[in-house]
Amino acid sequence: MQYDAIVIGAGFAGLYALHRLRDEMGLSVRAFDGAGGVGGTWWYNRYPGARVDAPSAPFYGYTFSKELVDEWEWTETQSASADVLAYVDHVADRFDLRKDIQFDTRVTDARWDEATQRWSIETAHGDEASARFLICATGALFVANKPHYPGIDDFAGPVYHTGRWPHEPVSFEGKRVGVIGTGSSGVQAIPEIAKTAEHVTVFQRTAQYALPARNRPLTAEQLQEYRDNWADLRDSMYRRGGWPFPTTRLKAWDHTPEERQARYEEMWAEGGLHLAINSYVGVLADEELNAEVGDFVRAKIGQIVDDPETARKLTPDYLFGTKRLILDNGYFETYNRSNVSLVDLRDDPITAFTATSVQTEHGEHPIDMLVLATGFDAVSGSMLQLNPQGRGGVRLGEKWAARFDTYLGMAIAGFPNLFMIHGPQSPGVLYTMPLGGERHMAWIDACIRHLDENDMGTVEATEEAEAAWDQEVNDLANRTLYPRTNSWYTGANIPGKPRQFLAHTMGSRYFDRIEEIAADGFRGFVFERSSSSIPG
Ligand code: NA7
Repeated sequence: MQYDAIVIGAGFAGLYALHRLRDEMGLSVRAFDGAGGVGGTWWYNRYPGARVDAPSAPFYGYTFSKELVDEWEWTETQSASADVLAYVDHVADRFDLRKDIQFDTRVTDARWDEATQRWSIETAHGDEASARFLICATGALFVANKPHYPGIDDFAGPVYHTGRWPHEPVSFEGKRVGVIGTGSSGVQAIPEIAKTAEHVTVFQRTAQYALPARNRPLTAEQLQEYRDNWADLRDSMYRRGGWPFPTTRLKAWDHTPEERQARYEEMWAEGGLHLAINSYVGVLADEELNAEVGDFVRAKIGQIVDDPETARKLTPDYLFGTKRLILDNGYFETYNRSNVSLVDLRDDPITAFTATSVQTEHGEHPIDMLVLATGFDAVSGSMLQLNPQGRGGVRLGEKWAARFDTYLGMAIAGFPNLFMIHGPQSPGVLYTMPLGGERHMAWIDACIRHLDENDMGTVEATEEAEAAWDQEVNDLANRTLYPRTNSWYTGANIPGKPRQFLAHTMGSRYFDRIEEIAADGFRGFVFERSSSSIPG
């Protein structure tokens, strides 16, 4: 089959791409997803306690339709995964998207054809299709990272990865559960699992900063207030890094140490990301301030956790906020339960698995069930799994062997007419993803129209533009403390993955910048005449 555009992925970004290309631009579009339904990451991440890792409602949602904002009833300030899934299901129905999505259908290959200026794809079912444009909404948190411990495959009990959670309920009743990983997924899941499991043993590689989410019900009055002020809120989201919340202009060093502690207490009580983004300017850039905020959180952990030795193991020692900040709902308190124990893998590493236990250097931990909350080959992983073939038969895996070069985080030199949504070097995971997807798609819309208005067949980033973009993204990252810590933002969580800061740190400024580049005739791109208009 031939289409104007093929969209890979039916998560937030892919759904909006389909809607925009089909309903606003009038193109013929087919979307594919390996999952059995819409939601992308949310379709897979159904582990107990899964929530948006930000104070989300109603802002973790689409902004393109005021009707949608008016009709959808978010119920909590930090939306649960089931609510997010119900929302995307509703969106798919409301905009009649399902009829153009092929579910349970993984795209296994994509190849650029120079002569026809088209992308050809193949699916796991052997379907073939082609299109002028390939929109890769493949997800920043899609490829599950599984640890390779000796004997792990010999473990006889069930093994669940948080990023591939089964759709049928999993009971922990009477079970001894081992959990590896204490990122957002582990921190969200552990308190829920501990409620019913006989025992939970947490295997922690890095102690984490987690801030109280202070999740609460969203009242009808609050929702109405959001709806009434929607135009202003949306505008604030555009200007303020994707969230409408105020970010402070207070300078820490204008305040006395006592005033600063009082401010941290206030932000802690407020919950969410306030301590990081609203206490003082520069918490993620000023090392001294960062250390002070880190000390504040470390002291809080010591106050919450009863057993001093457990508290010590749970106390992080890296720069505050430089790994993904976690919002928790009773995580540290969970270690005061008698059925929860913690193994610090730095002191006591895993040596092997048996059919019934995890063996560490200093002991054996019998378990009936294993939960891997070990994260993802983030940001670049899903594109590398697709591994499209661009000009001259070059695969993305070859191009990205040492560095994830992109232009604007959306385009790749050598891969004409291919657009990534939330690709490496775009704000992606550091921005509100539904809104970021909309804004990427608005840019792609303008680019496709530019092509058509000028009778061009292809658009492609230049290598020079990629190099300059690389420099720009790195310079911005280096103004923060992020690159100083090993995290999935830098690729350090995956053995052998090239180290590179994978996100553009200035969300709102990024979107201004790409719009300015579009207005300047899509600077940094080259265009080729449409092959159908070149006399044969
Ligand atoms: P994360 O944030 O990557 O967390 C994964 C956790 O698993 C983290 O604590 C890792 O320790 C740990 N990990 C990874 N590999 C291993 C091995 N081999 N052994 C022991 N421990 C390991 O993934 P999440 O799913 O929690 O969250 C990802 C994002 O999804 C999140 O930020 C939200 O945006 C939603 P490490 O810190 O690397 O030492």
